[in-house]
Amino acid sequence: MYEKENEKSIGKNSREEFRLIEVKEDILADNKSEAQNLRNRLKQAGTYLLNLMSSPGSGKTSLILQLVENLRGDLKTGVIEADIDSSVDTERLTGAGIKALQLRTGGLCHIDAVMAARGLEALEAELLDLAIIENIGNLVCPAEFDTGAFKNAVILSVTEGDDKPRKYPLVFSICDLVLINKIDLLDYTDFELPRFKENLFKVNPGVECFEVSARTGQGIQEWSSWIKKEVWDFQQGKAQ
Ligand SMILES: Nc1nc2c(ncn2[C@@H]2O[C@H](COP(=O)(O)OP(=O)(O)OP(=O)(O)O)[C@@H](O)[C@H]2O)c(=O)[nH]1
Ligand SMILES: [Mg+2]
Repeated sequence: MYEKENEKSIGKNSREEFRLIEVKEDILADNKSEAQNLRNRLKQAGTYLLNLMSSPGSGKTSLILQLVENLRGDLKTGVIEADIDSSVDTERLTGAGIKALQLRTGGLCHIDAVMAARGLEALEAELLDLAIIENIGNLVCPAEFDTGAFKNAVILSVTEGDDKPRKYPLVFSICDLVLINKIDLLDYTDFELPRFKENLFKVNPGVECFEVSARTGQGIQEWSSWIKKEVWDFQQGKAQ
């Protein structure tokens, strides 16, 4: 997997020479091709894959619960829950009658395309219209690994601050949708929507945004409609 020509650099310290091998590019390239293979298989099965990323506690599971409830009767949906070392969220989802599967990474802070493929197989995703990945809660590692999803969404809650696109530009630049969650708490924070959008559009001009609340249900209908259109266009071969 790691080609000789990637042994690019020869380091030197005061005592002896040493070889330095850049592995990150190879790992990401391998993952990209696994992700593309997965997307091809999902296209054939007609299953749309959405990857959700956010920091811990911004409301991923709560929003998934609301969304899937809203999609009932329209889309057959299943969820892959990725966590370092727990099944708490899967218990929440299955307890609400939602088809869900737990991926435990045992310490890894992201999931990659191979892990996603294993999860989708176990979830029998080929029978679903929509599969959602709740990625591990952080704004750094998940952004680097293509999961094979057709679209990536980032959730940011207003309690986290409107400067986050400046601090974590990668995740905000690779996403197709931003959900501004806990909008019910806006008046209790110093979060300013215009300032957030200004920061966001600097790294991802014009990216679609929805203001939502898993607590009050605000914006869930709009997000559900966005997803239904995505899935139906995808299944009719109009998108991607
Ligand atoms: N007020 C308010 N609270 C919310 C909202 N969404 C989620 N919460 C609360 O925020 C906390 C975290 O929500 P989760 O849905 O568990 O967040 P998560 O992103 O799945 O967390 P991890 O899986 O641990 O990364 C819970 O106590 C929720 O009840 C919202 O829109 N408004
Ligand atoms: Mg969660």
